[in-house]
Amino acid sequence: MSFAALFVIGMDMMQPTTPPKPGSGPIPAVKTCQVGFLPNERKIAVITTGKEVTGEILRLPDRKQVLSAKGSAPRMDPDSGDNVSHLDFSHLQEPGQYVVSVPGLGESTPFEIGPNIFAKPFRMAIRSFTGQRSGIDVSLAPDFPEYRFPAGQTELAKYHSSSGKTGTRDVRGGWYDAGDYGKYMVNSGITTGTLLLAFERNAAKLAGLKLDIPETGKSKLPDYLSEIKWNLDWMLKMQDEDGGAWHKATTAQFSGFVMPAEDRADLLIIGTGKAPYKNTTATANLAAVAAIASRVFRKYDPEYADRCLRAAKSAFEWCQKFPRELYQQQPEGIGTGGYGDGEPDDERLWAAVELYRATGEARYHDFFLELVKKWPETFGEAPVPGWQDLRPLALLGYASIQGQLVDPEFQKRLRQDLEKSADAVVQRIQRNGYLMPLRSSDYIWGSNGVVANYAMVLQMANSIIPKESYRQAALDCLHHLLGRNLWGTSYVTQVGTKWAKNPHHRPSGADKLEEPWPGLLVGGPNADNGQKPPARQWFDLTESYRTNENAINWNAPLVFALAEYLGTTP
Ligand code: 9MR
Repeated sequence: MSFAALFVIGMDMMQPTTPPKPGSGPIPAVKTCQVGFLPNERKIAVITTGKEVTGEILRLPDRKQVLSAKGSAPRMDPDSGDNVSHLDFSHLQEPGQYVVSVPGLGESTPFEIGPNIFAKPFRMAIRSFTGQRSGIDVSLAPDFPEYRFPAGQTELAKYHSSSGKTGTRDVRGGWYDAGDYGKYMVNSGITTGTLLLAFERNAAKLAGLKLDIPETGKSKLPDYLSEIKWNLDWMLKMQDEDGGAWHKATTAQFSGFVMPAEDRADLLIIGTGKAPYKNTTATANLAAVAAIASRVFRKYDPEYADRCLRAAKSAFEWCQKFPRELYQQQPEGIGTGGYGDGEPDDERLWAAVELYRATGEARYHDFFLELVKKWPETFGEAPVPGWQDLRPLALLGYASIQGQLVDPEFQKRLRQDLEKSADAVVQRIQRNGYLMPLRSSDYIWGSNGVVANYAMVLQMANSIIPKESYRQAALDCLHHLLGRNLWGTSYVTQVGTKWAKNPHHRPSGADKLEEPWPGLLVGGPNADNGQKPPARQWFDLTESYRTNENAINWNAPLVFALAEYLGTTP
């Protein structure tokens, strides 16, 4: 066993099982979203005291009382173990800075009411991807000039014996997956797809945004798309001549807490270890993402769009030939992230629908309609995608098709099922003490990513079946991530007033800066080890990779959800 493997096991044993001492400080009794609220939405603070309370909303900076509100009767919230009451101050619509004050109990962090409250968090969340860039010098200037590092992974990668090839390959570029420096096709798939779908939905708002990234002012692409292209180019490099894509490009083991350029172990192209060496989940992800990209980039760079479409089609054909090549067992000596998935049909379903939307070709449509019969249900109780389940994105894609031939009966059924499912999510949020969507069993690794995906799905549902309750529920998910949670802490680094301080993020751990890199959504409560109550299983500790790592697939739905409110007017 290598030193690195010992290091990882060692960290797991260090996972605290007793109640945490969050690095983010004592838990306040008055909790609200630390970013704030849109003027015309429901505004609720969560109070944990167990008593009936009356609170005041004070305007800042003069602390003039603008509203007084009575809290709801306290009730137990089982997933957090907290006795919660809700203080509703929705009447307050006047833009400004405020705090909620409950005499004798305390005060919330300050927050804003205004139409553009999410603009800055959006910028930080999308620019966190710039901070994950491999193969290029990184700097978060001008906003955060001290956050920078020299390029990592500047050499060619070596084919690992599991890849079926020998020699080297250029797989420079791309985004590091998370707090580690691996690059994984499967997780790149959902991430890049989500970000592209956000652009497709909000093109008018996103196209003109200046992000101050290396390409700003030098490219014909909108900055947002330049950022995505950085990773998309890497995904294209991971495709072999036969159309299939290798699983990942990582070192053999996770590095220690060093800056990217100091991770000097060989970068390896890793495959399944047996012919055809590439696998179906990685390849179908590429097919789906490149198909979406062919639509999104067409207006700005038709040649690149064509290249993406060719890649998507050849990847799709590869999956037709090899429908069930799985990466389930790591090759010997490889200990980086697994992203093993025993079911590639949901990825293929996603690829089919995105290729159909890109080309209008009947064969993709026919394939989709045939494959989708495999599952008796469509949208269930938890209609959210994850890296191992792309079916919700595939179904949402089909449900949203307009102006292209569809099976009207099936699309109608999908939309009805989506409505039922989204209505149930709304009810769950309303019943939850912290107004969030998770069921007790949903506190998995990356549960904050699940919450962000709920926001995205509710926004998508709102476009297909417009309902104010969906819009509000999506906002409630964001408010939860941004501070209205049991810790009264924003799960997004440097967003709000009091945020997760110690993400399991190598640059944050290895640099000499006091605060973590900005705009990172940490994984959040993870009760997959059976510990209770589930919402309390979050540890703001660098070593808690199970609960406090950042990951691109969690930041992507955060970006998606925040993009929705850019340029919102009151
Ligand atoms: O997000 C992944 C989670 O669903 C898995 O349970 C976990 C263990 O396999 O891995 C998570 O992904 C990690 C990946 O394997 C390596 N980079 C960091 C990712 C986030 O923790």
